[in-house]
Amino acid sequence: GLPTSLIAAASQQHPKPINQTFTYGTAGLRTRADILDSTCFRVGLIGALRSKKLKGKTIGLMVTASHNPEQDNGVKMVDPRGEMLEATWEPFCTQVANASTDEELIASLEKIISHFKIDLSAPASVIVGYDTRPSCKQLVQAIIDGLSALGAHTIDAGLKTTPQLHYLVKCINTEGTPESYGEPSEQGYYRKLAAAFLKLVPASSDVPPLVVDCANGVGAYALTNLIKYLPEDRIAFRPMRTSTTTPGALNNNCGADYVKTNQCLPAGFEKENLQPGERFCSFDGDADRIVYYYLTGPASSKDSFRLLDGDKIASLAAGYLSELVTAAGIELELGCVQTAYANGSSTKYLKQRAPVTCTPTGVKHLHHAAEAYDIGVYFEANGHGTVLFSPSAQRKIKEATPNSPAAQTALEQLGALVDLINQTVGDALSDMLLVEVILRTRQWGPAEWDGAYEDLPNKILKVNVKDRFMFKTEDAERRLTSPPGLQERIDELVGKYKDARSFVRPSGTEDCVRVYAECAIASELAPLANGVAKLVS
Ligand code: NG1
Ligand code: ZN
Repeated sequence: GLPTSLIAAASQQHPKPINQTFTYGTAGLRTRADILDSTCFRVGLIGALRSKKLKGKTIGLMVTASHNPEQDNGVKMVDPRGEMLEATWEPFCTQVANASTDEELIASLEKIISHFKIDLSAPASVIVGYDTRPSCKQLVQAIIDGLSALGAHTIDAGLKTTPQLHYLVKCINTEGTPESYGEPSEQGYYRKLAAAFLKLVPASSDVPPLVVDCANGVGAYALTNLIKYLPEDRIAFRPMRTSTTTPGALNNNCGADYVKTNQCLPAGFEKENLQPGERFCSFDGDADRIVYYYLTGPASSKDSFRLLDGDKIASLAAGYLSELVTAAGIELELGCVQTAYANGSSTKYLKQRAPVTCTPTGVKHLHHAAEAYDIGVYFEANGHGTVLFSPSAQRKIKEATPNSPAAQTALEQLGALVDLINQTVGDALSDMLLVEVILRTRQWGPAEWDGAYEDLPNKILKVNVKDRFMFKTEDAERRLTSPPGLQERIDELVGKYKDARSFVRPSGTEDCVRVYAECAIASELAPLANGVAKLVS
């Protein structure tokens, strides 16, 4: 059975704050760092059980609150194939996190053990990574205390981006098998990406450096390291917002979420001598999201700013990949996956070229839907996404006999792309290299890329409500079923604006309801969004 006295003794060191409830949601458990200690200890316990359930396969625990403020933190679990925690475990995690006494804690663990028929004598192995937040060290210690209480083998991966941790988990579990995903080390990660990139881009060119806003987060370390593997004559970078130890700097007035939400440059960029036509991109706080942007005129003018968000990346990737598949002369179905937040223009553009699925918010939904295609391109508008190649697609790419030199080249490029693109989760570094490969191959600047379609003016508002769980949705979150009558009132309002669309859903990561609105005429956007927000509050 469970070592109950050991667990209870360790739990004493990590008391649960009273009157706090935690929810394992789309981003794992995430809240203010100063109330997260007990939760991390308990996630350590659960992590050990999850690994035992999988007969000692290594699972991952990542400590980060991504794009959220520096004083927040969170922890999320990574399954052995590098994917998000299996959804059936989520409510159990929530229960364990909320147990208010040691007896309840033990009982909630027993419930997991009996529900999932876990053999406690099985080994457990867990790898832990964390971002640059000052609270991480202490929270990692709490996790380790939880892991130790159940005797789990613990690997401290240190400072990592979220996608690097996913990579490591997958590598560890496939090491020495025919499905080996790569060398299970941070160097192995850089080597894999760099080798694939160098196969895909032609030698020396006069492309100006890519300006990278690292959000003052862990992406700054990762980028600095990655650069060592990429000769400057193949790709040059100008890293910005790399102050990882300055208190309060993380995600502050910079980073992918800031740029996407405010649809403007990171604060202060206008003083950086940035030129129209140069490529800029921003990572988020754990480097699993990326957005691009560029200027059409002086940085001081807000009208010069042009955003190339996750939808634009999806359209760029889907267009390029489908051409390569055709050139390679193989049969592979390419499909795209978006959420309701995708700009209507992007959906229209993609639908003319490939099947498009819409899923609820949260990467696990998109990832799962993308697995239905041979090549599944999935992106959230906020810049989280990747491209999945199914096992059979990977086999076809490897084993096909090319019928022309051009087909041979296309097959080789597809093969390199399988390695370049992180197959586990959205990855800012990997996505950045993918975009760079495509732009280079097409000899495009950001304006040519942007030319695919024109975004509809759009806005997301946060609305504070008494109880966000009263808001229930259907149709991939595009319609409300509760509170009763509200959807009809939204429909009526939306009907008054040209090419308008709006939906309302409860956030899975913050205590608020989000209102999305888009419409054809820019001056109508504020009245539409504010109007819907008013109906909600
Ligand atoms: P919520 O808080 O459920 O809207 C946000 C993002 C998601 C996803 C998660 C996980 C928006 C509108 N929502 O979810 O896309 O990235 O965080 O971090 O961007
Ligand atoms: Zn993130």
